[in-house]
Amino acid sequence: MKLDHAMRLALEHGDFQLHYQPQVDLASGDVIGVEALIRWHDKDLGQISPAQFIPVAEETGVIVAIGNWVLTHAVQQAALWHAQGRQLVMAVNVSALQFQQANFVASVADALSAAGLPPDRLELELTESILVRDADEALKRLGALAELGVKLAIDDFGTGYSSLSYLKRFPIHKLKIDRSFISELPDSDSDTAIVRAIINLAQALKLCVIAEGVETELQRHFLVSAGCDEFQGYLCTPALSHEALEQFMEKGD
Ligand code: G
Ligand code: G
Ligand code: MN
Ligand code: NA
Repeated sequence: MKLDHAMRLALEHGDFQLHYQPQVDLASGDVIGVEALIRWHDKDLGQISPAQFIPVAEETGVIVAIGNWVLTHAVQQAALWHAQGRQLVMAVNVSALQFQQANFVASVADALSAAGLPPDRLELELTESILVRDADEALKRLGALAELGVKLAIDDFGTGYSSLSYLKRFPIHKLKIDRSFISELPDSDSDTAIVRAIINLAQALKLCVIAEGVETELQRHFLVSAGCDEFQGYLCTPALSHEALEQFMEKGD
């Protein structure tokens, strides 16, 4: 498969890059974390969106190698920022296949100790599908990750079709409200109800809750009044290269 081969070459040639999208505390306005998002520029194909290549990488299994690359680089960048005294949590997306690798927990521990990053500066973004597939094995792994001190977030929360019982079984720290529920705030009655319900659920379970895809001041305002903790989205900025993010943070200080 052509794209599959191109991804393996891109890994060898160092053609992947990470960009970082800020996560903002709604109460203080401070950037308290970033989500690492992969970017790929191929000299023949041009810019290729992760929405295009990540699904192919998941089908073919290259996602395991890509995921390891992302984890290693994101943790190294976080360690550099930590050494500069920046208080940021690094959020990293984890695919189901990557999570299922027998050495997944060990690879997280290795990345942290190699870079010298305190484990609580790393947050892994998991999808609900990871938790339902083999719940007993997932519970063991999440327990081991929590034991390490790593934070765990549920990505795209509300779009899965698992039962909510996993929220009390698994050591989850954060819910990320999927941006499909945010885009029509505050006009849509169903979306305002759903977002309020997710925030209330998170508060009742003492979980942190972040809204994704926040683009407008009206959306931000709604989220503040509904008691949401954090937001991420174009209202702050799209994902930026590490240099651009550093400049962005200087401006904000
Ligand atoms: O960054 P962008 O908005 O284009 O991302 C598109 C999709 O690709 C999103 O669903 C995002 O979660 C996913 N994605 C981006 N970076 C990574 C990554 O490093 N690993 C995995 N597994 N998915 C990623
Ligand atoms: O699936 P995940 O949440 O990991 O991916 C984040 C995706 O959302 C990326 O493709 C990122 O570029 C995109 N994104 C981030 N902020 C916004 C936003 O404010 N609006 C829209 N439409 N997309 C966003
Ligand atoms: Mn994500
Ligand atoms: Na998401």
